Amino acid sequence: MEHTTLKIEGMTCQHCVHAVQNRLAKMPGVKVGEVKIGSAVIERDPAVATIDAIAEAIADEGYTLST
Ligand SMILES: [Cu+2]
Repeated sequence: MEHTTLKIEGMTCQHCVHAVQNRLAKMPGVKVGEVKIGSAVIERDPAVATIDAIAEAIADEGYTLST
């Protein structure tokens, strides 16, 4: 598992925090840590949960993964 801090644009409130948290929690190979407005700390299996897949999931919820 790889420790990864995601920077996420478009999050403004606790609703956003929960949306991101729930979406990431559904992803195979992802263990969700602390999620705050603008960022999420996760542990991920890089072979299963690629950054591209995570970016797509975040985009599904209406937010943008920034690098
Ligand atoms: Cu919100």
